[in-house]
Amino acid sequence: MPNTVLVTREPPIAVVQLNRPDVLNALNEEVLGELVAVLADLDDDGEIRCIVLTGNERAFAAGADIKENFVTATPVTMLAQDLTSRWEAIRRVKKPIIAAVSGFALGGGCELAMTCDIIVASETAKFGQPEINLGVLPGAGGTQRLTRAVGKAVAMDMILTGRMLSAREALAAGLVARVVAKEAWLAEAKRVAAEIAAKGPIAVRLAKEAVDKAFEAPLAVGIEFERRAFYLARASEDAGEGLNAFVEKRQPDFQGR
Ligand code: CO8
Repeated sequence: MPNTVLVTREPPIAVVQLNRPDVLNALNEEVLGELVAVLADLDDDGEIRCIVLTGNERAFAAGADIKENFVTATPVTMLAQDLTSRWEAIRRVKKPIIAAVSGFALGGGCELAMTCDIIVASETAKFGQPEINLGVLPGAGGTQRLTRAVGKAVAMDMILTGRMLSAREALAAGLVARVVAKEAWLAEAKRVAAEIAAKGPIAVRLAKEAVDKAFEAPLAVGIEFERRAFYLARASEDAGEGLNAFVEKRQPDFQGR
């Protein structure tokens, strides 16, 4: 049983909650290891179609665990921890992950939220890459993902000054998809997850991969990927069901085939 991560299965969705409230869900080796394992299990779980990743009201995650990870870290211990492969494992989850953010999403916490597919934020959320205040810089994709999400001007401002964005600023900058009242952050994320879970899983998976390609490949390569993904989705039973349901004026029942 994981210790630092709580999992609630509510098929077709699952909620994964970071659970180190005393340290604002700071990310140590244990929580990252358990998170990767739990996400891999849910990715293989045939009843789950969409995952919500959250923290608590006060913090999504306040970054890497400064006291545990960084104070005594050397390049050799950091190499041995192999954090990059953990982050890669999260990025490779095939099912959509919605980050439900209330309170702080800082440093590695902001990077974790950005590794998810959609960020739903409480109006209390605060996003930042404050590593510069510690004499370091983002080390889990922040300089790249934040810049792609919000553009150079805002990314430079956040990363060089360490200033936090409010939820509204993050929405305007394109970092988050939705901002909701503080009581509703988790409910709204679950509602969005349920909405996605009702779509055809094959189309959802391919669409997620295709959007990610826009961050990783030149335009022509991304367009080519999209074209093939489109043909593949069209060949699925779910596409037949979706098209027939439209013609027959009924709700489709997608089976993931
Ligand atoms: N690591 C360890 N402990 C933390 C962290 C953290 N990142 N953040 C907060 N805590 C602890 C505090 O030490 C405190 O513990 P204690 O009660 O024992 O003193 C407890 O959580 C509550 O925090 P505060 O009392 O500080 O709460 P405040 O409301 O006064 O302040 C802040 C909240 C502003 C969020 C403040 O805690 C803060 O600045 N935290 C650090 C934020 C930060 O710098 N994050 C970046 C870390 S570096 C990083 O993420 C690099 C990522 C690179 C790779 C990722 C690998 C995982």
